[in-house]
Amino acid sequence: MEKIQDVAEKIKKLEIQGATNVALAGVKALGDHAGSLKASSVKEFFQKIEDSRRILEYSRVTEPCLRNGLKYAIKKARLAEATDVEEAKSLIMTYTEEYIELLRSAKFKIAQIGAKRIPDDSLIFTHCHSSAVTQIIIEAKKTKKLEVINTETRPLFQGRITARELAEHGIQVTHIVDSAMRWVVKHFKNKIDLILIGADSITAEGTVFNKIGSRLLGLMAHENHIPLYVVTTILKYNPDSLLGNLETIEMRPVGEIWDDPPKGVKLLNPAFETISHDLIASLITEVGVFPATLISEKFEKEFPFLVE
Ligand code: RUB
Repeated sequence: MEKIQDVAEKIKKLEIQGATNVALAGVKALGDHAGSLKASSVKEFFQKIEDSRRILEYSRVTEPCLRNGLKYAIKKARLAEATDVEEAKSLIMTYTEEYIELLRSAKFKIAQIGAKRIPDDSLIFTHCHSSAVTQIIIEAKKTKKLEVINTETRPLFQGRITARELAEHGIQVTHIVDSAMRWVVKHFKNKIDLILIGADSITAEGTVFNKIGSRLLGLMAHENHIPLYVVTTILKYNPDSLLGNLETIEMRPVGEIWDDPPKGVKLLNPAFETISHDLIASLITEVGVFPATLISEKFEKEFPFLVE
């Protein structure tokens, strides 16, 4: 259980950051833990697996890709009806690995599909750090000329991860403060070809949750007629939203903003916000480019057993 606590803590502290990395680390932790678990019966084994799941799945509340992954492995393992603990262990390890492979291959396909959407000689705007977005840009750079403008993303500066990663791949990056977003989008109105952002969660209505600031970007994209694409695996879909449950927006520790504010000053630190489907040109996913409102259909087709 120590390893599970350790990974959950790293996710909470953002030492592991971004929805895909969070899902990869959480699901891998479950698989590793299963391998070393001691239990006297299959029933006890699955009880212990459920305990680990509870610790991992809400290490960050706005991350259905992790929740879907834990459900994927546990549900498939249970359905196989193991007759002894060793078999149950190997089933959890097999299905956690299978989900990790699904995420890896999704990222590869997204990069191939998304790179085609980037015109030659283009200027791309992005916010925060999405590994899916950087993958597309790096893929497109192999055959096209492009430049990127990106935000620093306060309070934890994930935009620096993006800037560093792209610069290491020889991509010209202009880094701006978040509050310069509108000025830059307006100023480069006729030069920015597209805006690419990632996703943490997508609801049945096609509402995307992503890093705070994303809705502002969506509104500016709309105002300036610049297409905003959300780059995401369909595994970020939150099937609970179909049953009426609202996605929770994670509130981060306020010390991330200001560790010693003056007396009387209140701080508030929401991590994410919503971008409604009307502000999104399309989702770019491993199963193609399509309107955000089609997400539940696409997800249910691929993963019917995760919708309940
Ligand atoms: C990161 C963020 C990213 C999405 C998608 O927020 O909002 O855009 O998680 O990332 P945080 P990816 O830094 O708070 O985790 O495309 O890598 O899944």
